[in-house]
Amino acid sequence: MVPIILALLAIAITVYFFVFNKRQPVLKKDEFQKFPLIQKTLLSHNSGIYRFALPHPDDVLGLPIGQHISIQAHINGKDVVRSYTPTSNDAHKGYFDLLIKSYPEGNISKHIAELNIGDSINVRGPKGFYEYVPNNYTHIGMVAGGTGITPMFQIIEAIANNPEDKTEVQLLYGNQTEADILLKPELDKIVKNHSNIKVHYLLDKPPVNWEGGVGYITPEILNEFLPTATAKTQLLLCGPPPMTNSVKKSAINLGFAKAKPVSKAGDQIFVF
Ligand SMILES: Cc1cc2nc3c(=O)[nH]c(=O)nc-3n(C[C@H](O)[C@H](O)[C@H](O)COP(=O)(O)OP(=O)(O)OC[C@H]3O[C@@H](n4cnc5c(N)ncnc54)[C@H](O)[C@@H]3O)c2cc1C
Ligand SMILES: *[C@@H]1O[C@H](CO)[C@@H](O)[C@H](O)[C@H]1NC(C)=O
Ligand SMILES: *[C@@H]1O[C@H](CO)[C@@H](O)[C@H](O)[C@H]1NC(C)=O
Ligand SMILES: CC(=O)N[C@H]1CO[C@H](CO)[C@@H](O)[C@@H]1O
Ligand SMILES: CC(=O)N[C@H]1CO[C@H](CO)[C@@H](O)[C@@H]1O
Repeated sequence: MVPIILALLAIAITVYFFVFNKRQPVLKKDEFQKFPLIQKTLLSHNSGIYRFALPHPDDVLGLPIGQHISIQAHINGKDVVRSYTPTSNDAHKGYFDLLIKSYPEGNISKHIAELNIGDSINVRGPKGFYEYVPNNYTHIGMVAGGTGITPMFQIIEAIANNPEDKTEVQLLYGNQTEADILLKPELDKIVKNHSNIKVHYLLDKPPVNWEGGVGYITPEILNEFLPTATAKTQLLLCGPPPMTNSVKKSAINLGFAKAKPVSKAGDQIFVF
């Protein structure tokens, strides 16, 4: 009798947890849902981190590492949709963060910069072909420019938070000025604590006593910093097209497989 009661109790507890505590991923692929802005943190004159609430404090967005969402708004009589990569991942519950650079002439980025706390955005996803699998590659080289840091940061944070993940990461991150470097304190903190993650910053206009690199990402810099191309090395690119196109070309000379016009999961060179 006692074993049966215990078994019934176990089933009841399991059902309780599934029905009342297990939250489903919130994101829907083919339906725009509204999420309210709950916090705005300005990072520079033209960029900030925007935090949006999920319906319940235990909810997760449900975004695979390395993928992005679509944001839609009705602007000047037209439906405009743009892509954004949250800097938070599903280890964060109850909200998601977007790091957005606003362009004065930009449709969605300007729309978001003008939101007040409590205003909502329309979000759909996940989108994208990249799939991050821990330890699938021994080395990942990353080249980012400006807001192109967002997918890289998402992957770096996932590696840093997973003690089982031994992937060696080398990030080359180019910007115009020191003030333009997004997420620098967060990146520096991760680098300090994780010997497998390295970052080399490059600036067009460096301040005095700048210890990082200067100028564009050249073939020489790629040769010096990127991991050696082997079957277990991947190269991720995100930034202005002139930057990603020139890195794609140089990488072939370093032994990486030629990048496809549109990147697919498992490509050795993946452009976000
Ligand atoms: C997969 C993916 C992920 C992305 N993730 C992010 C992210 O996390 N954060 C983020 O801020 N952006 C991200 N972007 C870029 C974003 O999707 C928009 O392109 C950007 O916010 C501009 O959109 P907009 O509607 O404001 O401007 P638009 O209406 O598209 O453009 C208006 C004006 O802005 C200028 N402009 C637009 N984009 C750029 C640019 N990249 N560089 C210089 N000038 C530009 C145009 O020349 C034009 O004058 C991502 C893009 C992709 C494809
Ligand atoms: C984006 O904004 C510009 C002007 O700022 C406008 O010319 C353009 O048509 C807009 N794009 C869309 C898709 O509405
Ligand atoms: C894992 O790596 C192999 C190459 O070693 C590649 O063929 C495969 O597509 C990769 N998988 C993912 C999910 O990246
Ligand atoms: C040195 C370098 O790579 N500078 C880049 C800084 O970021 C801007 C915006 O993405 C790029 O256009 C520059 O090339
Ligand atoms: C790998 C490593 O150095 N991990 C350390 C990161 O920092 C925390 C405390 O902030 C330590 O507990 C870890 O050992």
